[in-house]
Amino acid sequence: SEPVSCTGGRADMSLDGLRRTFREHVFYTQGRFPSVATRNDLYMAFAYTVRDQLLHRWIKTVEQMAGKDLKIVSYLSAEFLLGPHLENNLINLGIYDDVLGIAKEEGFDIQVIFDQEEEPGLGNGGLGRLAACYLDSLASLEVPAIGYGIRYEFGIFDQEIRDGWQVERTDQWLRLGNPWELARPEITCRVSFGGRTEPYQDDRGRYRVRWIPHRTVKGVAYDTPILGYRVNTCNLLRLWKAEAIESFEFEAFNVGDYYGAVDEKIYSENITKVLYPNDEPVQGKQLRLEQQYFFVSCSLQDMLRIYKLGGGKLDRFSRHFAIQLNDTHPALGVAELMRLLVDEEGMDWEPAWDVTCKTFGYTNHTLLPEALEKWPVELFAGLFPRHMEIIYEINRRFLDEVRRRWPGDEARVARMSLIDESGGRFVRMAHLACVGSHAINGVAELHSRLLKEDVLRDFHEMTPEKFSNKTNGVTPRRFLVLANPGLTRLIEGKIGDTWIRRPEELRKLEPCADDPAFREEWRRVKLENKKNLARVIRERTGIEVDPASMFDIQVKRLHEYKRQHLNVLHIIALYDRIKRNPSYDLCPRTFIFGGKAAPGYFMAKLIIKLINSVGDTVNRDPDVNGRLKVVFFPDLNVKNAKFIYPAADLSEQISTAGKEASGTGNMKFSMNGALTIGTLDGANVEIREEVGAENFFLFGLTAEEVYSLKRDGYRPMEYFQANPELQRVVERIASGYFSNGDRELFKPLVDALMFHDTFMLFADFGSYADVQGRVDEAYRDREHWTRMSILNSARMGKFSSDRAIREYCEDIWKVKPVPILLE
Ligand code: 8GP
Repeated sequence: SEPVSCTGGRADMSLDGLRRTFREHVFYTQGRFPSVATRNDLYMAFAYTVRDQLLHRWIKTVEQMAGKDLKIVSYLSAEFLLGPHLENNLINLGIYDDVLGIAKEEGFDIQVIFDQEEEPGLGNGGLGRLAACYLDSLASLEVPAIGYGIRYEFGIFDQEIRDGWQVERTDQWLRLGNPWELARPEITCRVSFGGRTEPYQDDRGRYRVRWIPHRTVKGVAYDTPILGYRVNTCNLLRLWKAEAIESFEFEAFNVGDYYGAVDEKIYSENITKVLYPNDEPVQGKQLRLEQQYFFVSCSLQDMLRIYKLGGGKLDRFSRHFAIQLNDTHPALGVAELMRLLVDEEGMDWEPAWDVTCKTFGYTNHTLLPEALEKWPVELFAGLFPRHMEIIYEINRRFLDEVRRRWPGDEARVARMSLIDESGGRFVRMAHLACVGSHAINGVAELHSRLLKEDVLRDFHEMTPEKFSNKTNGVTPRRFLVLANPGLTRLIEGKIGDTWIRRPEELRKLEPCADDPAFREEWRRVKLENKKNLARVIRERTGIEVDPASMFDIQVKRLHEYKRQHLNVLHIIALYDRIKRNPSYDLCPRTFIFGGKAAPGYFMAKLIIKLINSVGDTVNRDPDVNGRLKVVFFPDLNVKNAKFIYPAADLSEQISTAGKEASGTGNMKFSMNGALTIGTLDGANVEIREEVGAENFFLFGLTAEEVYSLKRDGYRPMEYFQANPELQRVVERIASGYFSNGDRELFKPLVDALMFHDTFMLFADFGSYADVQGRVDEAYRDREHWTRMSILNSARMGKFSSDRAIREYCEDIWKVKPVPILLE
């Protein structure tokens, strides 16, 4: 067919065109004239102006892909932590300055407009943000891709700090409308739950099974265009919302039962109401399992629908779709694709299984054994009677194979089974994902190695060829160009802007580290960024911080393994030194924390309280005299993070070795010129390799040492008794020094450390405090520090999500870019 013409009109990206489109949207979309337009009207009009540009490219993308023999990546993720769209799209379109100009002409401050955008917080942290970075890179590399997920009505809660405690508030991101999405009421899927199964013979006399479900809901597609950086590829993020099926249809179920019908509606809509705010799996919650199945089933039905439009034969499905499972949340997809192919499409088991395994890849994101998802068989079979049968059949065939390879090794069979029977019966989602995928990967070198040696050892022994590493990356567009315009300009002045697409070219900056004038400029930019953060901190917390002090920052989800409390122990040690010796020579430091705690994670919330309590005491103590400040930055999200990464001097990456799969905040900091103090954990190992050991502050036990110490019986008390400073620190907390004499408040924390110390803070405390001493010294030599800072940025190219996505494309997905032309 003829290419669709959408040139001129709203596709006009000239200054005049943009201005005209903007004014039209104020009028015809928002229904306002300029003098009464609210801030939100202006934001919406800008957003629609930009969206018009995206839609133009989106249509071109779809048009030029249709009918081509290409392969599409389908990224299945329960979370996408996108962050605000407007600024990012302006950068990717290359019209940032134009829009700034228009705003000025029309007489308003564009920052106020940017600030109006509510970010879609549809994720908890690392895993969800990684999915968003990968969407950016897929589009920027011109790879055809669809992100599939859930349109949560309420995303991650907003965090407030009251009296030092975290208080959760509902996130109302859709309250004023979402200009970035298009509702597709005509793209719907039916998803069923419960009921029973029944055997029958099909017209060819074959044994078949039919599922007679108990209830059915409808999934409606909501599409968000995802534009690449300075390319015309505009991919699709398709999020599913649950609704009740049409009312006339449920009369069949509830004859004349109006109230029953309304209940049904509420019940159905509940499925996509709210994101579970945990960064570990929610064990045993039916609604969570329903969410997973709901979005996976909708997405697979949608892919099959799209595939059939092209007239493809089902046994060739895997040549046209590569599906990536972002952790095990979508792992049910393995059983669902089998059900769709066998029960709905009438394929035989073996070819269907072949298609399934060739289609799926699985990324693991955690080493914590307690974080491996498993579902009680009873719950699972109740909701998905047919999938349970399919999983048993997958398992039967799989365990036969295990027994053939390792005759008589029943212990191995029990370990590898898809069903955990070691006390209660559970479906092991990671095992389902491993068996049903042709590729399995970890997210950093160390993590991938530990997966092979430990968590997924048996699977690695059986199919080593499935395993690989794909070290995480982050998008330099959002985390450098957008977050740090000052540094971007400075870098561009030296090496141009090609590094934004090819960050390896940042290496060209290395010689500038030896240029005193450049170092001076580098420091000036950092200072501006710190002033900016200081202003935001003042606005949000009332605390005054000194931009001349060292900004030492730890922002990430609150978790004991991430050891924010190790950082606090060190702060108390410094405070204790000042109290014992008022003239103690300390380079002034501002400690900044940020991050949310799962609402039910008592210890994490108590750590937030401790940070704030220590802050209250230290910040007010005249003896400290400006040498120490402690701030808890409330409500860390993508929007706020942009003030934080560019302002850091020191990045805290201090997890117990062997616990953090990769980390991605570590990359965002270092890209922005912060030096890292960290353990040999996750991607820290590779960051240190890239930037050079001399530009990285390493401390602590290695993963191997952590394992052997645990194996031989770790006794925290021994470390405690050997370190008088540690004793004084713990004593200050235990005595109620930071809690108005209340000795009970922090007792759970103190006891956990003294008697268990699962994450080995005491074992690492000495080494951490020593290396912090070296940080203090290094910061005094500002020229040398700046050198190290420049080298950190210059050597971070590897950690661009573009590199990561290229590896996935080549090794796992076997997909190629498809350049899109505008005309
Ligand atoms: C995180 C890992 O903890 C982090 O090390 C890694 O960088 C990140 O994934 C991206 O690979 N894992 C999660 O965020 C996670 O498991 N979240 C669950 C709540 C879904």
